[in-house]
Amino acid sequence: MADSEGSVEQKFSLQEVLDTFKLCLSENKEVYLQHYVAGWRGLVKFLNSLGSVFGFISKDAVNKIQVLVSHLNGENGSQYVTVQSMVKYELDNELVDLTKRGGHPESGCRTLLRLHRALRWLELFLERLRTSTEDSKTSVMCADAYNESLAQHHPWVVRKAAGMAFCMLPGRQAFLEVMNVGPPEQVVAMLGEALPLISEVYQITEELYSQHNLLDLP
Ligand code: 1PZ
Repeated sequence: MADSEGSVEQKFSLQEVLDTFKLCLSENKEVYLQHYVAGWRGLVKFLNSLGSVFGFISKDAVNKIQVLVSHLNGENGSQYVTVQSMVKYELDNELVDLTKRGGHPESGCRTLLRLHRALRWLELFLERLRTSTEDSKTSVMCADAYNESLAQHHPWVVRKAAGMAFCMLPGRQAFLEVMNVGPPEQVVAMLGEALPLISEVYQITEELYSQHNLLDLP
Protein backbone atom coordinates (compact mmCIF):
# COMPACT_ATOMS: atom_id res chain seq x y z
CA MET A 1 0.00 0.00 0.00
CA ALA A 2 1.27 3.48 -0.87
CA ASP A 3 2.43 5.73 1.92
CA SER A 4 -0.01 8.64 2.20
CA GLU A 5 2.81 11.13 2.74
CA GLY A 6 4.72 9.71 -0.17
CA SER A 7 7.93 9.87 1.82
CA VAL A 8 11.02 8.66 0.06
CA GLU A 9 13.03 7.51 3.04
CA GLN A 10 11.51 4.47 4.63
CA LYS A 11 10.41 5.40 8.10
CA PHE A 12 11.07 3.35 11.13
CA SER A 13 8.66 0.44 11.23
CA LEU A 14 8.12 -2.05 13.96
CA GLN A 15 7.58 -4.64 11.28
CA GLU A 16 11.29 -4.62 10.53
CA VAL A 17 12.15 -5.16 14.16
CA LEU A 18 9.84 -8.09 14.39
CA ASP A 19 11.29 -9.50 11.18
CA THR A 20 14.69 -9.47 12.85
CA PHE A 21 13.35 -11.70 15.56
CA LYS A 22 12.24 -14.10 12.83
CA LEU A 23 15.86 -14.42 11.76
CA CYS A 24 16.90 -15.31 15.31
CA LEU A 25 16.16 -19.00 15.16
CA SER A 26 18.41 -21.40 13.34
CA GLU A 27 17.08 -24.59 11.76
CA ASN A 28 17.83 -26.57 14.88
CA LYS A 29 16.28 -23.90 17.07
CA GLU A 30 19.38 -22.16 18.29
CA VAL A 31 19.24 -18.41 18.85
CA TYR A 32 21.59 -16.29 16.74
CA LEU A 33 23.06 -13.61 18.94
CA GLN A 34 23.66 -11.24 16.03
CA HIS A 35 19.97 -11.10 15.12
CA TYR A 36 18.87 -11.02 18.74
CA VAL A 37 21.01 -7.95 19.27
CA ALA A 38 19.75 -6.38 16.04
CA GLY A 39 16.19 -6.87 17.23
CA TRP A 40 17.01 -5.05 20.44
CA ARG A 41 18.66 -2.25 18.52
CA GLY A 42 15.44 -1.70 16.65
CA LEU A 43 13.38 -1.75 19.83
CA VAL A 44 15.66 0.86 21.36
CA LYS A 45 15.19 3.05 18.30
CA PHE A 46 11.48 2.71 18.70
CA LEU A 47 11.69 3.53 22.39
CA ASN A 48 13.75 6.64 21.66
CA SER A 49 11.16 7.80 19.17
CA LEU A 50 8.64 7.87 22.00
CA GLY A 51 10.48 10.60 23.85
CA SER A 52 13.42 11.43 26.06
CA VAL A 53 11.74 10.39 29.31
CA PHE A 54 12.55 6.84 28.28
CA GLY A 55 16.22 7.68 28.00
CA PHE A 56 17.22 5.94 31.22
CA ILE A 57 15.62 2.76 29.95
CA SER A 58 17.11 2.86 26.49
CA LYS A 59 20.51 3.79 27.90
CA ASP A 60 20.65 0.62 29.94
CA ALA A 61 19.48 -1.47 27.00
CA VAL A 62 22.12 0.15 24.77
CA ASN A 63 24.83 -0.64 27.32
CA LYS A 64 23.81 -4.26 27.35
CA ILE A 65 23.63 -4.42 23.57
CA GLN A 66 27.14 -2.97 23.41
CA VAL A 67 28.51 -5.55 25.83
CA LEU A 68 27.12 -8.35 23.67
CA VAL A 69 28.40 -6.75 20.46
CA SER A 70 31.87 -6.47 21.90
CA HIS A 71 31.79 -10.19 22.72
CA LEU A 72 30.59 -10.90 19.18
CA ASN A 73 33.37 -8.80 17.69
CA GLY A 74 36.01 -9.88 20.16
CA GLU A 75 38.77 -12.40 19.63
CA ASN A 76 36.49 -15.19 20.80
CA GLY A 77 33.61 -13.96 18.68
CA SER A 78 33.18 -17.33 17.01
CA GLN A 79 32.06 -18.72 20.38
CA TYR A 80 29.25 -16.18 20.47
CA VAL A 81 27.43 -17.08 17.28
CA THR A 82 24.45 -18.51 19.12
CA VAL A 83 23.18 -18.08 22.66
CA GLN A 84 23.71 -21.82 23.07
CA SER A 85 27.38 -21.64 22.08
CA MET A 86 27.87 -18.56 24.26
CA VAL A 87 26.50 -20.33 27.33
CA LYS A 88 28.66 -23.37 26.70
CA TYR A 89 31.79 -21.36 26.08
CA GLU A 90 31.41 -19.06 29.06
CA LEU A 91 30.51 -21.87 31.46
CA ASP A 92 33.28 -24.22 30.25
CA ASN A 93 35.80 -21.43 30.70
CA GLU A 94 34.46 -20.13 34.00
CA LEU A 95 33.68 -16.74 32.57
CA VAL A 96 30.42 -16.27 34.50
CA ASP A 97 29.86 -15.05 38.05
CA LEU A 98 27.36 -17.64 39.22
CA THR A 99 26.41 -16.65 42.73
CA LYS A 100 27.74 -13.21 43.46
CA ARG A 101 29.22 -10.43 41.42
CA GLY A 102 32.93 -10.88 40.92
CA GLY A 103 35.47 -10.91 38.15
CA HIS A 104 33.01 -11.20 35.27
CA PRO A 105 30.50 -8.38 35.62
CA GLU A 106 30.03 -8.26 31.85
CA SER A 107 29.65 -11.91 30.97
CA GLY A 108 27.50 -12.53 27.94
CA CYS A 109 25.29 -14.81 30.05
CA ARG A 110 24.35 -12.25 32.71
CA THR A 111 24.04 -9.45 30.20
CA LEU A 112 21.75 -11.38 27.90
CA LEU A 113 19.66 -12.50 30.88
CA ARG A 114 18.64 -8.88 31.49
CA LEU A 115 17.47 -8.49 27.91
CA HIS A 116 15.83 -11.88 28.05
CA ARG A 117 13.74 -10.82 31.03
CA ALA A 118 12.81 -7.64 29.19
CA LEU A 119 11.73 -9.74 26.20
CA ARG A 120 9.13 -11.36 28.44
CA TRP A 121 7.85 -7.89 29.28
CA LEU A 122 7.68 -7.13 25.56
CA GLU A 123 5.76 -10.31 24.85
CA LEU A 124 3.21 -9.58 27.59
CA PHE A 125 2.86 -5.95 26.59
CA LEU A 126 2.42 -6.63 22.87
CA GLU A 127 -0.11 -9.33 23.62
CA ARG A 128 -2.11 -6.83 25.65
CA LEU A 129 -1.80 -4.28 22.88
CA ARG A 130 -2.95 -6.83 20.32
CA THR A 131 -6.11 -7.66 22.24
CA SER A 132 -6.79 -4.12 23.45
CA THR A 133 -9.74 -1.97 22.50
CA GLU A 134 -9.87 1.70 21.54
CA ASP A 135 -10.32 2.89 25.10
CA SER A 136 -7.49 0.78 26.55
CA LYS A 137 -4.64 2.71 28.14
CA THR A 138 -1.08 1.96 27.02
CA SER A 139 0.25 3.04 30.40
CA VAL A 140 -1.90 0.45 32.16
CA MET A 141 -1.06 -2.31 29.69
CA CYS A 142 2.60 -1.46 30.04
CA ALA A 143 2.53 -1.38 33.83
CA ASP A 144 0.58 -4.64 34.07
CA ALA A 145 3.04 -6.39 31.76
CA TYR A 146 5.93 -4.92 33.74
CA ASN A 147 4.57 -5.94 37.12
CA GLU A 148 4.05 -9.45 35.85
CA SER A 149 7.62 -9.78 34.59
CA LEU A 150 10.59 -7.43 34.87
CA ALA A 151 9.46 -5.67 38.03
CA GLN A 152 10.24 -8.79 40.04
CA HIS A 153 13.90 -8.30 39.19
CA HIS A 154 14.07 -4.57 39.86
CA PRO A 155 14.63 -2.70 43.12
CA TRP A 156 12.08 -0.20 44.37
CA VAL A 157 13.71 2.89 42.86
CA VAL A 158 13.79 1.41 39.39
CA ARG A 159 10.17 0.25 39.68
CA LYS A 160 9.20 3.72 40.76
CA ALA A 161 11.03 5.42 37.88
CA ALA A 162 9.62 2.93 35.40
CA GLY A 163 6.11 3.54 36.71
CA MET A 164 6.51 7.27 36.19
CA ALA A 165 7.86 6.78 32.68
CA PHE A 166 4.89 4.58 31.73
CA CYS A 167 2.55 7.46 32.47
CA MET A 168 4.27 9.44 29.70
CA LEU A 169 3.49 6.88 27.02
CA PRO A 170 1.37 8.13 24.16
CA GLY A 171 -2.21 6.91 24.05
CA ARG A 172 -3.14 3.75 22.19
CA GLN A 173 -3.93 5.39 18.88
CA ALA A 174 -0.76 7.50 18.76
CA PHE A 175 1.24 4.51 19.92
CA LEU A 176 -0.04 2.36 17.07
CA GLU A 177 0.78 5.14 14.64
CA VAL A 178 4.39 5.44 15.81
CA MET A 179 4.77 1.77 15.00
CA ASN A 180 4.30 2.75 11.37
CA VAL A 181 2.61 -0.40 10.30
CA GLY A 182 -0.65 0.99 8.95
CA PRO A 183 -4.19 1.11 10.28
CA PRO A 184 -4.88 -0.50 13.67
CA GLU A 185 -6.21 -3.72 12.13
CA GLN A 186 -2.94 -4.15 10.33
CA VAL A 187 -0.96 -3.61 13.51
CA VAL A 188 -3.08 -6.20 15.23
CA ALA A 189 -2.49 -8.66 12.39
CA MET A 190 1.23 -8.02 12.46
CA LEU A 191 1.36 -8.56 16.20
CA GLY A 192 -0.53 -11.80 15.83
CA GLU A 193 2.11 -13.00 13.43
CA ALA A 194 5.12 -11.74 15.35
CA LEU A 195 4.19 -12.72 18.88
CA PRO A 196 4.54 -16.48 18.48
CA LEU A 197 8.07 -15.88 17.18
CA ILE A 198 9.08 -13.66 20.06
CA SER A 199 7.52 -16.15 22.37
CA GLU A 200 9.49 -19.02 20.85
CA VAL A 201 12.79 -17.17 21.11
CA TYR A 202 11.94 -16.40 24.72
CA GLN A 203 10.98 -20.00 25.56
CA ILE A 204 14.09 -21.50 24.00
CA THR A 205 16.34 -19.10 25.90
CA GLU A 206 14.39 -19.65 29.10
CA GLU A 207 14.79 -23.44 28.86
CA LEU A 208 18.49 -23.16 28.09
CA TYR A 209 19.08 -20.87 31.06
CA SER A 210 16.96 -23.05 33.29
CA GLN A 211 18.85 -26.22 32.31
CA HIS A 212 22.10 -24.56 33.29
CA ASN A 213 20.73 -22.87 36.39
CA LEU A 214 21.43 -19.44 35.04
CA LEU A 215 18.12 -17.72 35.69
CA ASP A 216 19.33 -15.85 38.77
CA LEU A 217 22.76 -14.70 37.65
CA PRO A 218 23.88 -11.70 39.72
C1 1PZ B 1 7.21 1.33 25.68
C2 1PZ B 1 7.64 1.58 27.03
C3 1PZ B 1 8.90 0.99 27.40
C4 1PZ B 1 8.91 0.39 28.71
C5 1PZ B 1 10.00 -0.55 28.92
C6 1PZ B 1 9.75 -1.44 30.11
C7 1PZ B 1 10.96 -1.77 30.84
C8 1PZ B 1 11.25 -0.87 31.99
C9 1PZ B 1 12.59 -1.14 32.50
C10 1PZ B 1 13.20 -0.10 33.34
C11 1PZ B 1 14.66 -0.36 33.46
C12 1PZ B 1 15.48 0.74 33.70
C13 1PZ B 1 16.81 0.89 34.08
C14 1PZ B 1 17.82 -0.12 34.28
C15 1PZ B 1 17.71 -1.20 34.98
C16 1PZ B 1 18.82 -2.18 35.22
O1 1PZ B 1 19.17 -2.11 36.57
C17 1PZ B 1 18.34 -3.58 34.85
C18 1PZ B 1 19.20 -4.67 35.39
O2 1PZ B 1 20.50 -4.60 34.88
P1 1PZ B 1 21.76 -4.65 35.87
O3 1PZ B 1 21.63 -3.47 36.80
O4 1PZ B 1 21.66 -5.96 36.60
O5 1PZ B 1 22.96 -4.58 34.97
N1 1PZ B 1 18.21 -3.66 33.43
C19 1PZ B 1 17.20 -4.30 32.83
O6 1PZ B 1 16.34 -4.88 33.44
C20 1PZ B 1 17.16 -4.27 31.32
C21 1PZ B 1 16.05 -3.39 30.87
C22 1PZ B 1 15.97 -3.26 29.40
C23 1PZ B 1 14.71 -2.58 28.99
C24 1PZ B 1 14.54 -2.48 27.54
C25 1PZ B 1 13.20 -2.02 27.15
C26 1PZ B 1 13.05 -1.87 25.70
C27 1PZ B 1 11.70 -1.47 25.34
C28 1PZ B 1 11.32 -1.56 23.95
C29 1PZ B 1 10.09 -0.81 23.68
C30 1PZ B 1 9.29 -1.25 22.56
